[in-house]
Amino acid sequence: MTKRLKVVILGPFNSGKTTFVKNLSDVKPITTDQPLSKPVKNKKTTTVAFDYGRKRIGGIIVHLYGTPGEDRFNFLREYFAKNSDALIFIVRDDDKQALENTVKIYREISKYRKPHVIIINRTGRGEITPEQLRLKLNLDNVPIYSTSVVNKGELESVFYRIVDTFTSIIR
Ligand SMILES: Nc1nc2c(ncn2[C@@H]2O[C@H](COP(=O)(O)OP(=O)(O)OP(=O)(O)O)[C@@H](O)[C@H]2O)c(=O)[nH]1
Ligand SMILES: [Mg+2]
Repeated sequence: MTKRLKVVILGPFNSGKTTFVKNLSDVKPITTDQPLSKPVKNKKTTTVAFDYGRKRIGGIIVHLYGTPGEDRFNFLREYFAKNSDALIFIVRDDDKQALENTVKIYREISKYRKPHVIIINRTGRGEITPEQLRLKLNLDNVPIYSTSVVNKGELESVFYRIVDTFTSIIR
């Protein structure tokens, strides 16, 4: 029988959530990006509702829901996290300024006690290490993975390992 797994992707503004969903989905992803009023380098749009993608792994269909990173959408993040099976937090390794927001979102969502992992989105300009993140978020044995979300091959293999972790916890 086919199993379903609802995975919600969380993280601060510009961490790579939409790119993650787009680059993993087997079906044409649904995105809700709209122009930023103040575009930043290489970033002209932001998610205003949610991204949707789907990935089959053997007998499991993983539904992927990417959330918005902007502060004003915290109620949407809460809704999705609460109704998920598991969570993936994405943090860019070159964005130290986003760390405080990462902590805020991580704390916001922790109350739902969902199985979760962290992905460090490697950019090649990175400074943030897994050890720093573990300290910052006060993580004990939460797995931290490292990949570039624009490298589809690497992303897929990391995602398979993550889904393995989730399925062993959940069912
Ligand atoms: N080098 C490279 N950068 C990319 C590519 N695709 C996306 N990016 C960059 O990766 C960053 C993350 O973009 P998103 O995936 O939209 O980030 P997000 O977490 O969904 O952002 P919000 O929804 O605004 O919170 C942006 O700066 C993009 O320009 C790519 O194919 N190559
Ligand atoms: Mg997005």
